[in-house]
Amino acid sequence: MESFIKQAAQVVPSERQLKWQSLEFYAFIHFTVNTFTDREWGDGNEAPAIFDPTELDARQWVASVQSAGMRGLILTCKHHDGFCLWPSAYTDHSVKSSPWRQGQGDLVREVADACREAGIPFGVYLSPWDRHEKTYGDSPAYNDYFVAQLTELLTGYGDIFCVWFDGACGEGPNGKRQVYDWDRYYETIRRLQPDAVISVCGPDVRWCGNEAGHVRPSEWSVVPASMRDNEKIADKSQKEDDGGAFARRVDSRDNDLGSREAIAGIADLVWYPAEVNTSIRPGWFYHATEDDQVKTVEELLAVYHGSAGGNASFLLNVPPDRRGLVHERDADVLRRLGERLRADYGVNLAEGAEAAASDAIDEAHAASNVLDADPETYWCPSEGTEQADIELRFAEPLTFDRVVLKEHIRSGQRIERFTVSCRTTAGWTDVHSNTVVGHKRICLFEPVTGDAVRIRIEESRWQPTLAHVGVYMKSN
Ligand code: FUL
Repeated sequence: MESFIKQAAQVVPSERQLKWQSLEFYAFIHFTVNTFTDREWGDGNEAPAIFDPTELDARQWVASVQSAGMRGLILTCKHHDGFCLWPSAYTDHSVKSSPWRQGQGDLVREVADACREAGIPFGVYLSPWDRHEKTYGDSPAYNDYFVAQLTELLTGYGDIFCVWFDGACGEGPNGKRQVYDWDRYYETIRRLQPDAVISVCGPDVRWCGNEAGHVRPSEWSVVPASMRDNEKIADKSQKEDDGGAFARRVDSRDNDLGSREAIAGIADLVWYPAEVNTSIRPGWFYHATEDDQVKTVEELLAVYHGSAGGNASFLLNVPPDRRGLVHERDADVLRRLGERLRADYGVNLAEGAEAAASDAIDEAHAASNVLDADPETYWCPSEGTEQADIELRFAEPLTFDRVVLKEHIRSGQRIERFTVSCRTTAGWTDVHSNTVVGHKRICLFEPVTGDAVRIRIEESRWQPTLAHVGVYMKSN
């Protein structure tokens, strides 16, 4: 075997990446002055007086998000317009100058508290691009301002699971170009919230490359280190208000980031897993004109299967309306989506099956480890084995239309190609072939009936692992 493959097999996630990956599906909340001006990007001249949600209820947001099965929430604490949803000590351009809660409100606190109460982690989006702040463009002064705000968010609101950075960068009022001090931002986050992942323009979570919910068929978490560094260089200063559909560096949109061909000869590989971010509506912010364009349960399920079921995570934006509530239509879709997910994945038909494998390195890594939900117990064959089979035998024939596979990613990402087969009355029938597995691969196929299922690992790196194999049948 080529030695670079063995090396690639040994690139592993950090603890914070592992923790983040287990969330799988979580919410983005875009809410600010744009909600009241009906825009996607504010220009920074919005009067705080317009920010006046009359029925704002952060608990309703969290309940709605949770009803869909989302397990975390990231709030736009400051978008490109510079308006702060918390009473920052460093500017008056914030909720404290608005009529909302008579200027006494702190929306970051309300949302962080609602998340804590409901038991889901809370994350922050803080736009480096700030079209209001006068120091923007005067690089050292603005970097101080930005770090001061970051510090407020990272010290005042409990544990933060994610800091989400967009790379937008424009000219300041002084005509000078702002140079972001990313290293200082990262150092601040590591020091104040060591468990938080830094996403998109950051070293921990990679942007999938589009905002439409598309995913690569083979999403690798092990990619060249240059991918990670490129993400800092995003630039949309010359773009129009286009709802975020701007172009970032082309690399993050290339179709193959991690196959053998893509990484051949590259010595510096990193664990940099993908996140898919998209909105439940066409825009990131609420617009009444889009009330009848809320994505359907089927559309969201397709994105879920491609992302959470394709070794990426799914960040779904839900923009509250001018009342400060998740609109009834969005709430309804989210509730029905959650019902579907719970019904389709509620019962693992493979529980109680017998597992057997072509090989296991030792007793502790026997085939039966794939039957439980414990991510730390797993099956693996001997080192240097690139092909291996594992079979689950049922007590009686079952009908199913999906198989869920999970690698033991703490050990690395190994599987490159596999086929799922079912033992029917006609013998072994292949039902699904695919490439990567990683944290989670959901394999969908036409319903099939049989008394055993087999996963044939046809190509892998050094030593494949499987922590879980689940078998399911959709609810309707
Ligand atoms: C983009 C922004 O320009 C959009 O407004 C939105 O916040 C999206 C998530 O990221 O870069």
